[in-house]
Amino acid sequence: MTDATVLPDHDVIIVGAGFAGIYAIHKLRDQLGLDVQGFEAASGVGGTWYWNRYPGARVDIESVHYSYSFSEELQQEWHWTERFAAQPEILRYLNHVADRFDVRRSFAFDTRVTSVVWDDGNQLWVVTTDDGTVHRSRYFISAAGTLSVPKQLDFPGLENFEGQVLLTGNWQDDVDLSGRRVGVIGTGSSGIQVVSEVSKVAGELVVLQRTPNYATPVGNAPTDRAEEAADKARYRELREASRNHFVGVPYHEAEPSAMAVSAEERRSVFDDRWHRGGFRLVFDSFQDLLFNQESNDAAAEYIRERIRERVTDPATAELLCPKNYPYGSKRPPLETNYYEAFNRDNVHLVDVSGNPIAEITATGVRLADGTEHELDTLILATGFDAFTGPLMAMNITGRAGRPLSDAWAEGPQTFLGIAVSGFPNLFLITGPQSPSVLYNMPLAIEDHVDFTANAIQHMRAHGHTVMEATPAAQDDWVAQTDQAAEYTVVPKSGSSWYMGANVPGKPRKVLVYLGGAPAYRAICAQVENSGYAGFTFTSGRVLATA
Ligand code: NA7
Repeated sequence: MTDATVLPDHDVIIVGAGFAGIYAIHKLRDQLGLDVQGFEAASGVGGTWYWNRYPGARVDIESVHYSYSFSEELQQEWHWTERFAAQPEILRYLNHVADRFDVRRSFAFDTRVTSVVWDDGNQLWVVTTDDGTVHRSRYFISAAGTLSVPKQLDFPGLENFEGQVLLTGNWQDDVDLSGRRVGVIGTGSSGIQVVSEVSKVAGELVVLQRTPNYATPVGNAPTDRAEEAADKARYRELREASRNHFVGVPYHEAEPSAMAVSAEERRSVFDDRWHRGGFRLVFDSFQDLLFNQESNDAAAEYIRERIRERVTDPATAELLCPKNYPYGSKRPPLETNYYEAFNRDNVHLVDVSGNPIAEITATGVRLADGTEHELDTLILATGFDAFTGPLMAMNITGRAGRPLSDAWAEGPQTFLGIAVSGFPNLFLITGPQSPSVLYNMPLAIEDHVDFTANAIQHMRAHGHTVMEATPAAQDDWVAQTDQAAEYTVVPKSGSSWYMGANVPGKPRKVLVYLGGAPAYRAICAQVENSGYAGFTFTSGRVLATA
């Protein structure tokens, strides 16, 4: 029992207006009847799809699956024009959803949360926004995303560049790059998508590559109306199949092991998945690609053979072939004519692995060996401070004044990727150590929002005011997450953001639960069904909002 003197202004504060925040507002406000306040730094909804407006930005999971499932009417009425929608269409969809469920009125836009502090005496969160206003809520939900804080730019001299600098992860305007001398740093998913498009218009395009990637064809095409109708007729079944698949897509053709079949059969399965696109090659060919090095080697060699076929100049092809890390240990990018871009006369591949970027000068990029590349525009596709970056940016402080940055100094510690011991009534939507980025995001988000809503309902039904993960449950979950990763090839990558390894100084720790969505969902269901084993509850006065 507490002598609470300060009442919360709201039941719930939610940060972020992407897929997660939009659904969280709808669920908690309209279905649970809570007083909900959202904050969003951008001027509109969209999250990732608001900021990443670079040419070529496109989803890697078929849009019919990479979309909300919570409303049958919504999923029936929305029409995707392409199999894999491009960013503008996804942003239109999220705006449509925001209007349809009237969520905009619950958000303050252009408002950044600058600090989030637990007030133990009053059992509430004290949230400060960048206009200096203080807001109080019983529950705090981070829907701030996993890839929403760009990695800090550490190129010496960047401020001296007299040309244009564009960041893929914060690309706001339509930029005309026709005829310009453009440099791209980064060949992850974003760099690969941007190179494919910019190569068509730039006068010269210099691609500064540190690590080549295992990119495979996305297989995009205009939506086939008959296929769409057939999918919509069995949407419920498709969603269930998605939720029961390792990565949340209704694939069902993976064979047990690439090593259990003949070389010819293996080749024919790889060919089939390569041509059909999406994540089929990595997740729907053989079940052991991420778990068995030999199988992984076979897939990696298959991809290198395809790259060599597609790139005319053998030396360029060799540079584009990844060799030093397993396929899938870094997030596998999907592409459309990426490799063909290097057959164009205006595109130049520059290897900066052994000859790193030394400096950005007033006129371009200078490498360690003194070579200079003169540029009008520099595009940085250098990635994100994944998972923990967005949480750290909010300056969250838990019980006894302990900052999250201190609690997570050795890497994130969570229970289920949703809750953190010492940080009561805090819910992370697709937080670190959940499957999230390895589970079709909109579905992963819905699952987490539903878990959160159920937990809040449980608390209210039982007169609890505080819910907190126990240290033991958290330690056990961290150990389970680490162990799940050890069964896979993921820890073998040198610079994967799955491991926090892309950001200098960040603790090297697996950030994603690799046991697969079905196992993870079963664990969450068990926690719910047991009356929230692994959590403690405190019952105080149930307070109305002020
Ligand atoms: P990624 O996948 O983290 O890729 C970042 C790229 O930038 C990668 O090729 C890096 O090379 C390169 N990079 C980063 N810093 C440097 C420096 N200092 N010098 C040279 N090259 C550098 O980010 P993306 O935005 O492409 O994709 C993120 C996710 O968004 C993606 O996985 C999807 O889930 C959506 P490195 O590999 O570190 O050698």
